[in-house]
Amino acid sequence: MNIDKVVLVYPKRDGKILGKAQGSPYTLMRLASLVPDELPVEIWDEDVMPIPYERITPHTVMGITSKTLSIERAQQIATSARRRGARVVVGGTHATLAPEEVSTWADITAVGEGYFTWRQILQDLTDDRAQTMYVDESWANLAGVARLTDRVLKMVDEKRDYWTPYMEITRGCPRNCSFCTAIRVSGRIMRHRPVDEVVEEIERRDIKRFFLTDDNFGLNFRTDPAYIEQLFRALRKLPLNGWTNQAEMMVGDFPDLIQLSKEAHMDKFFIGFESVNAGNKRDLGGKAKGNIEEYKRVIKTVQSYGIGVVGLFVFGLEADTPDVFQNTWDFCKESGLDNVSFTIMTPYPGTAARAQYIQEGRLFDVPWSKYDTTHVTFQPASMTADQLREGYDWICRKAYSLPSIATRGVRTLRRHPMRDARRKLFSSFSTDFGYRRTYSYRSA
Ligand code: B12
Ligand code: SF4
Repeated sequence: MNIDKVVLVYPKRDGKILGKAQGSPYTLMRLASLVPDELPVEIWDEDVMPIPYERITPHTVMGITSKTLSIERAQQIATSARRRGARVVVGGTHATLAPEEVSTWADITAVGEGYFTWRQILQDLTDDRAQTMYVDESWANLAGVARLTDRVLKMVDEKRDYWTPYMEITRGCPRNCSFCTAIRVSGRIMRHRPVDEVVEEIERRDIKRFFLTDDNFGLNFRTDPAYIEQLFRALRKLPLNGWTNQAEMMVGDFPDLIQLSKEAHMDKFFIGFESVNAGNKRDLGGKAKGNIEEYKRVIKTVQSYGIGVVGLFVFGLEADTPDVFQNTWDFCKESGLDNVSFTIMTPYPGTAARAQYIQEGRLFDVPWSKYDTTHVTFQPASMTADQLREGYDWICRKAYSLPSIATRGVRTLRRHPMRDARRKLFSSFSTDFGYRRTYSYRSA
């Protein structure tokens, strides 16, 4: 095949919010950087632009990244592009979790990581020897992989078009929560990007704040403190306004690293407490124990260093009874969390939870677009589906009402010096309004 251009597509979900899309198309930026220089490459992020179908030719290769909830949209785009003769490659989360399904409508399905397969696919298409499925689950070293190229940095205007730049520093998580899909795409071996590459990327992108894509960055505090220390010492020197990471609560046992993270401009820890219900331990791969006194201690410890804590909770786990909503809300109020994220347990393909629900006849027949963590897609074990739906609605109305958002914003403000007020208010409100928006999808 004679390739005239490679286009990388992010299927739409949110569109623009006050003139900008939520976050930069980081997955596509990394993949576009792997395209050899001699091939023209473009990023079509449907959250910021309509797909220009008229520009697709029989010589176009289209790569689409996939999440479960937008897979139907991905299929529509793929079908239209194929009708125009393009060759369509689909990779990312849903393609990895359900490759048999995706391969019924994509020319090529890429399972696992694309750092090595994507280049191979382009080469094989050029040589007319492409296969229909490529798999990379070797969890290879991340050093030197997909360094963002200058042409990609010119192509994406992160400041003009996006609220939040994303950034990958580590990848993988050795835990095995029954509902987790991220580990299927990122693997269970924790890998690190070299610190000098991280620094170089931040400088070349000229970003002052970012949201880390790493699923369990905080676990490295225990498993590789030397790497974390080296990273924080390097980031300390950069003129950053703040960045966030996802962690589990054991970060509270590492006060020295929390202090260092503050010096490295850490703004917030998003901590997956997941449940205040101690009965849910089995679903959580051993990471949270439902010990709310311990949760409060960790929140206090992190906040005492001037860093915010966002608490992440899932409802509908096996031991959850209807009182879980009131108990969680009481905890949120008492604990002084800066922000809260509530999601409904969602049995994504490829997870142990889904396999169990199928075996027990508990899975509902709903389209993938409802797999957005705001809809009930299965029969819960210890309450009815209506109780789960109504309880979720109740707690979200409480947490994301304007007075609640304002109360948390003011509380956060009080904890920080006045010179940080603007930055802290933006950070607090943007997180809360983001979750409020997510919750609004429940009736879609
Ligand atoms: C950043 C992120 C977001 C950003 C996305 C911004 C953007 N424009 O990309 C925001 C905050 C908007 C977001 C929202 C949501 N997200 Co999200 N998100 C992530 C996160 C943390 C990182 C993804 C990332 O950028 N990784 C870094 C890049 C470099 O790696 P990568 O994406 O894995 O890509 C590699 C491979 O997958 C592969 N690949 C990917 N695409 C393609 C395409 C081709 C052609 C090829 C060859 C290869 C390939 O190659 C890449 C390099 O190896 C992941 C968790 C995770 N760690 O994967 C969750 C994750 C993808 N999100 C998830 C969910 C559930 C959501 C929400 C529904 C949450 C919610 N309740 O609203 C929404 C949905 C919004 C939407 N539009 O779809 C789930 C998806 C589950 C599923 N089965 O689909 C994940 C896996 C988190 C989880 N814990 O389960 N998310
Ligand atoms: S700790 Fe987080 S990333 Fe790790 S398996 Fe559990 S949910 Fe997934």
